[in-house]
Amino acid sequence: NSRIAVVPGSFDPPTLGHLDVIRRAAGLYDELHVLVVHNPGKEAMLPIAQRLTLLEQSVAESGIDGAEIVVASWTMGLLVDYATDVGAGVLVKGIRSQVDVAYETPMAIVNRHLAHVETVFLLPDPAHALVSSSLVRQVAALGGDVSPFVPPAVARFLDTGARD
Ligand code: COD
Repeated sequence: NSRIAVVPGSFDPPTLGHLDVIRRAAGLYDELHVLVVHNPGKEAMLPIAQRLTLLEQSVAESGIDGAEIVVASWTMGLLVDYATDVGAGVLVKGIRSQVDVAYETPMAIVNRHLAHVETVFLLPDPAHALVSSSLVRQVAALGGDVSPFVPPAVARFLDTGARD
């Protein structure tokens, strides 16, 4: 009976904070589905296909082990429908602050009601706790160096201006 979890996010772009959550979750589950989900509340910088490529490269380069890792995207409906389809009973989310708790709590309760899917919250490494995709988007838009905040694959992509 393998333990399967989904690690959902916008990943626009993937950051070292995301990688930290993925690495921690890989120590707890046998199979992880790192899932790029469109968040209608946020204006996107990168198309979903580009986020998928960057996540795949970042996970491969980071040498995370412990779990089989699947990178996928989901734009067609409820997140818990994907979880149920792949046999995952758990969503893993990272909690940086009370703002994250306030945002995630109602979703976790709704998801449990909808599909009996539990949400597990992991606390980040303090070294990465202040990193967010929105911060990285701002620094990149203003021409700053994002390499302290993102995996090497993402830094290379943003540096070469390939997004323009
Ligand atoms: N340290 C630790 N964790 C972090 C860090 C960090 N530095 N940065 C980000 N994280 C965590 C976030 O807390 C989150 O858990 C995850 O990583 C992804 O973060 P983002 O910013 O890429 O993604 P979000 O916050 O935009 O989440 C998008 C989701 C689509 C996952 C979310 O909106 C969601 O769960 N939607 C549910 C859609 C649905 O089915 N709705 C109906 C029922 S609620």
